[in-house]
Amino acid sequence: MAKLPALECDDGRTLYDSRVICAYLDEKAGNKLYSSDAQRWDTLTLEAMGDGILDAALLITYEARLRPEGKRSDDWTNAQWCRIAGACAALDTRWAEHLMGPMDMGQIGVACALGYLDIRHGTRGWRQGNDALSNWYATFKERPSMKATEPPAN
Ligand SMILES: N[C@@H](CCC(=O)N[C@@H](CS)C(=O)NCC(=O)O)C(=O)O
Repeated sequence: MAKLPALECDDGRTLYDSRVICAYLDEKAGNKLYSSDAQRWDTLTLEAMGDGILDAALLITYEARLRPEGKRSDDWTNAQWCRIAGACAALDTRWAEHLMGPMDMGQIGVACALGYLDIRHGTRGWRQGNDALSNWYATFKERPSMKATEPPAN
């Protein structure tokens, strides 16, 4: 697929797509981040939302960086941002309780997506009108694991 990330396993297999890799690593670590009850579907949906935010944000990045200037579309870029803004609004309201609950892979996926928004699209202001989400992320990003894996800004 010519995409990152990919994980080369000890047995020679290569796994790709973040969600596949996360599920694999979680199983190796004792199945802690996806519950086995009904909550599981919320965790997976939240994880998909983080992934969706990242996909849309990446498309905006590519449009600005890779497409020749005269061929770029503001409408198309704005449509991608609308997806992100809609997801952030849903996270701020309907998902706030889940985000504040026990740690799961959905929370990690969302936090990674918000971190990417800060690095690449900080001026668009995803925090505006999303106080609960903003406060949650401010605490989450201070976790040692988040600090240890923070990508350098460039
Ligand atoms: N949903 C996929 C997205 C993977 C993805 O788009 N990765 C980007 C880098 S962050 C990539 O490899 N882009 C190269 C390309 O699209 O040509 C995942 O989470 O693994």
